[in-house]
Amino acid sequence: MSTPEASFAPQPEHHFTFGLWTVGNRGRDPFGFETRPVLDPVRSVHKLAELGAYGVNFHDDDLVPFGATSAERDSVVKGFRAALDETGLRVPMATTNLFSQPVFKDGAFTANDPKVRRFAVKKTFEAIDLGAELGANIYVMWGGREGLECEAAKDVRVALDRYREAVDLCCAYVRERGYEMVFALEPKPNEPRGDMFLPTVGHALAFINELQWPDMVGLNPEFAHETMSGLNFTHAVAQALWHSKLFHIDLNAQRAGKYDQDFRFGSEGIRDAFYVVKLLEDSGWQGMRHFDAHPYRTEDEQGVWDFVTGCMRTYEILADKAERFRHDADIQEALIVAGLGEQQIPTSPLGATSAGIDDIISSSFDPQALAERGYGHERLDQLVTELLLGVR
Ligand code: GLT
Ligand code: MN
Ligand code: MN
Repeated sequence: MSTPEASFAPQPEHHFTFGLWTVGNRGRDPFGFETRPVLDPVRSVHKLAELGAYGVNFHDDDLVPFGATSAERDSVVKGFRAALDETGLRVPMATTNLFSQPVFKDGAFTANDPKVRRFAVKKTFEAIDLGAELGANIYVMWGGREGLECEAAKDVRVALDRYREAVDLCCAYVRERGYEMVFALEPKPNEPRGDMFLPTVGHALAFINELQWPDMVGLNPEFAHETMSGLNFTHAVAQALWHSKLFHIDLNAQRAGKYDQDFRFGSEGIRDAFYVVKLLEDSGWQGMRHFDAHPYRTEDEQGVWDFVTGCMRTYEILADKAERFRHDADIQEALIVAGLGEQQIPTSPLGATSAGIDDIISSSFDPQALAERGYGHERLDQLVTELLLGVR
């Protein structure tokens, strides 16, 4: 992203996207009913385009109500496509709802009942067609009901066999249909299940190695989900990038130790939000900056649009901070003291070879002298804090 204008006005070329389920979230929670009326997807498309977003994503059921006839489906898709054509808004990602309907209460791809699993795979095939029809080339797989409360009821190793089977089937389907589409697994540790399978980015990365077409499958890490696990989201994204497995990203906000809050990006954990933006910008991330968050339950429709603008503006402002970080002379000097440049020097210039081993063995070291070095982290961290607080 180039340096944002002083106004931090979101632009389509910044690739900000929202799910229909995010702006359309009606504020229901486990203790209270909906506080907002249904939002027509066509209206969401118009408003998102007006506010500067690049795209909109959806679950099959967000767009075409569960159980709709094919005539109803075609009519909904026609209206939605007309709104996309009118506004220029894109559909970069699509997904399947495999968690709301009671049929999935024991799981979808990992349900014990093979008929439920086969139904879940068929529903996904149809949702892949819908996504492809509207231009999506990333398909997110969030296993909302893949997990358990009663530990005795499932063998986790067999559940992973079934999970793999379903992902392989979906890859086979995309290949057979000739779609330009890849899959992005979205980990989450718990909620709605007591414990969920593929709970973290690390688990999902390892799982991909066991698939039939590992190149077709990557990650969709979510800020809230890694934070729920007490993990550092920036590190999760960095490792996904390192493996060339960052296919998509869900940005939102979350405090550790709480339920999945899905708050407006940057509303909690501003320091972590900064480092993740900095990472995406430094790495030249070309993909989407997707916000998977919900407006507070207190909001009316105007609050929903304030929430949309807030997510994008905070990203823009943090991208600007990352740019300032790169040009701040004191910070750059502190980075030298911290040894950021030295980090680039290989430990063994001769590689993991016999010569490399001999080179290390024949070197002499003075551990005491090495231990005397100060790394200046207190100064560096304070400089970044002051940058974020807006006083430099
Ligand atoms: C649901 C979930 C999100 C996922 C969505 C995609 S559905 O809103 O809470 O984290 O990204 O399936
Ligand atoms: Mn979430
Ligand atoms: Mn998500």
